[in-house]
Amino acid sequence: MNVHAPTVSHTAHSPVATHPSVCPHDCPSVCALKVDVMADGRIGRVHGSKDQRYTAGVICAKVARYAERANHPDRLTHPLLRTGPKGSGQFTRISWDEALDRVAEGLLKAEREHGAESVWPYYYAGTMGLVMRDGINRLTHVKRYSRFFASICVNPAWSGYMAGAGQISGVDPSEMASSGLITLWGTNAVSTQVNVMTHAIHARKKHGAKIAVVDVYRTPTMEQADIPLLIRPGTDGALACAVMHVLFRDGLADRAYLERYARDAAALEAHLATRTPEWASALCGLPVDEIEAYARLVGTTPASYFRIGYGFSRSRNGAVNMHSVASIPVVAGSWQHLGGGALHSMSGTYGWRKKMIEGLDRLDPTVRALDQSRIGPILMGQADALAGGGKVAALFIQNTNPVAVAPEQEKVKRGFARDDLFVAVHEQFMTDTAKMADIVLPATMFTEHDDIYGAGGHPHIQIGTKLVEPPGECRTNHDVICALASRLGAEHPGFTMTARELIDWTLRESGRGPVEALEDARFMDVGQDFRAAHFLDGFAHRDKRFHLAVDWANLSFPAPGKFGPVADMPALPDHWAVIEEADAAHPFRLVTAPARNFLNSSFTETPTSQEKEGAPSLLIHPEDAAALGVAEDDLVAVENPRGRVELRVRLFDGLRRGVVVSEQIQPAGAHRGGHGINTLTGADPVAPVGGAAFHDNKVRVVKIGA
Ligand SMILES: Nc1nc2c(c(=O)[nH]1)N[C@H]1C(S)=C(S)[C@@H](COP(=O)(O)OP(=O)(O)OC[C@H]3O[C@@H](n4cnc5c(=O)[nH]c(N)nc54)[C@H](O)[C@@H]3O)O[C@H]1N2
Ligand SMILES: Nc1nc2c(c(=O)[nH]1)N[C@H]1C(S)=C(S)[C@@H](COP(=O)(O)OP(=O)(O)OC[C@H]3O[C@@H](n4cnc5c(=O)[nH]c(N)nc54)[C@H](O)[C@@H]3O)O[C@H]1N2
Ligand code: SF4
Ligand SMILES: [Mo]
Repeated sequence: MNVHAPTVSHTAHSPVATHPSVCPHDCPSVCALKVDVMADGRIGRVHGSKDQRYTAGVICAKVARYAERANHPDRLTHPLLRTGPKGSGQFTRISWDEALDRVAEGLLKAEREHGAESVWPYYYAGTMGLVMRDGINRLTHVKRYSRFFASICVNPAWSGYMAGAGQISGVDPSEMASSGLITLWGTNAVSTQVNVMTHAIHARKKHGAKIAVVDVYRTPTMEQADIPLLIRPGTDGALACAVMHVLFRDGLADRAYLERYARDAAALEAHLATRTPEWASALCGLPVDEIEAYARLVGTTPASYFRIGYGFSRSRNGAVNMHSVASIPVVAGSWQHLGGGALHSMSGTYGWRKKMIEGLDRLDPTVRALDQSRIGPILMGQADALAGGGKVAALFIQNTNPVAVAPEQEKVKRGFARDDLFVAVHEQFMTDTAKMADIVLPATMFTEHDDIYGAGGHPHIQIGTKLVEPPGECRTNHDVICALASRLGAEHPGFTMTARELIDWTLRESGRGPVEALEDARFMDVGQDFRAAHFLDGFAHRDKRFHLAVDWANLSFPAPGKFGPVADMPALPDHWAVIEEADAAHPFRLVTAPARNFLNSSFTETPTSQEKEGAPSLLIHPEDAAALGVAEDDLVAVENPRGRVELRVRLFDGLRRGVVVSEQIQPAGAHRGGHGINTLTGADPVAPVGGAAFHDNKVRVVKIGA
């Protein structure tokens, strides 16, 4: 237990102490926290730390009231054995020894009968702590289980950005203090990474920086914008091309910069000749004059900063759209200026050495890797999803809730219901996934274990140490992996180390150690210098140039192959017409955006978040609603070839006609009819390196009644 420099209080009804910590959730902000610990040994209020410059004392409401989640009466506190049919929710309490023996036997049986590759350890980002998130890979590699191809979140975005810049890095968000124009492209930062707004709005107050927001509905972020750019889903490539067309046409492209820093600028200029604002307007729905005005502002504001999000990449043309948008600050030459350039994510700059955490010394690339996003088709035995191997017979799951969050939910559910599939789930709550398990194991939360964190949205390494005892018999991911390893005959030095020792090893090997230094400082600013962050000595490709034309089929990206219609991808920025367009039978385009009070499927269990979000709903334009004869609060069925979901109508005029939005990932059971939102999303891989097109769905909306 780390009790480093707590702030001690002596007042009754107030915390006994306040400790530093880090938000573990999958959010680019990775806030530095101060956590109140109460007299009963549980956590109380959570505050944003003022010490760390990016957090600057601000955190989101859902984490401020984390006590509701950590001290929740429904938290899993004991291992459970399923006693009823799969999914029945009938379980009985068992001891840890029995639970671990049963999990080990489930995995060993699969290995005996179908080979090691029939076991698939499956995880994601419930906690972003390196030890607790990634340690499961050590077990995978040592046991030669099927490897995990993590594609669900970043692949369309990162492949598009990498294709241009060669690396996932960019300009420190603190430079917004010097920006003249801040474009928030495809991120609903008010909901998904509140600190972006702190810095953007500060820049506006301080020196009148303009804020532009590109989204497909009037989000709370767009409500704050000086320049709202409301487009149709999946048309960002068109808008980006028109912006660059204007830059070239009006002499606002920085030709000297392009000459020095980019490849294929002449080809781009020629190609863009036909990508006029009129052409783009017809595709994206934005009036021509709005495109012209925004493009001129980009071209005449040297310190133009693009904070590029993930949302607009969750379409079948997402990688092309990301590359197109990332090309704008290159054509404008924005990168050269303080407060100019772009940030999508800092993830490429940490240089983590994760050999000990992940057992990378034991990774055999010939062992098959299965695509996380395709868990439905995989469990259903679809040959094209099995990477040339046999069926998956056992799943060991930590840190993720695929039955709720993965696309093609009907297939996922049917797969999990297979009688010949063994499933163990290590969780904090009885999620939709845990409900389908044979064995459920109770997991700790971030204030109950030690871990280290990088961040996507700012350049800090931070440490969060154990502050309180976990409730009941909760165990950490690391402890469970190590206990399983010994039962499975898996040997690796990482299984004999404590979490703190793994942290120390990783920090030292990554050139950031030792752990004591980080514990003393709490966080370490690892930002690049100005020249490196702005790529002033060249972009990260071998030729040091930003690639305006992309050879997608040969893009270098860590993935077990290329997926989706890669051969059809346009080399130059463009509108790639591969999205799931509306048709006569499915006249609407559905976007499944994140909810402000949930984080993916997390926080759907807390009463305040439930109350603030309400029943799963559908935002629909009042004129579209009128045409369908539906009114506020009516129940509608939203249908497409993948399935049917029932939602409550919310009339909302901040949408283009023909676009509907459901903000959520609520449990299936929160929907009348029992089908969750991902029933409607597709598991076909996004080109070129997989991922799910969560915001790219054609649907029809059918009135059910009031
Ligand atoms: N409150 C909350 N915070 C979260 C999450 C959450 O679920 N809830 N999720 C976390 C995770 S895992 C991630 S990866 C990040 C993601 O955070 P963001 O980068 O913000 O990305 P998304 O959440 O996918 O979507 C953001 C916005 O993209 C818009 N969008 C959808 N399609 C398009 C399009 O075609 N074009 C444009 N321009 N916009 C489009 C959506 O309407 C939405 O407003 O947020 C994290 N933070
Ligand atoms: N329709 C739709 N679907 C989406 C998205 C969307 O925008 N729309 N977004 C997608 C994106 S970007 C992402 S990243 C995925 C995210 O999908 P997930 O990674 O599944 O995210 P969460 O729903 O937060 O689930 C994390 C789970 O981990 C558990 N957990 C947290 N900490 C720990 C721990 O220390 N140990 C263990 N054992 N468990 C822990 C939590 O209780 C929670 O149930 O969802 C994707 N799904
Ligand atoms: S804004 Fe993101 S990182 Fe910060 S506390 Fe909320 S969820 Fe955590
Ligand atoms: Mo994500």
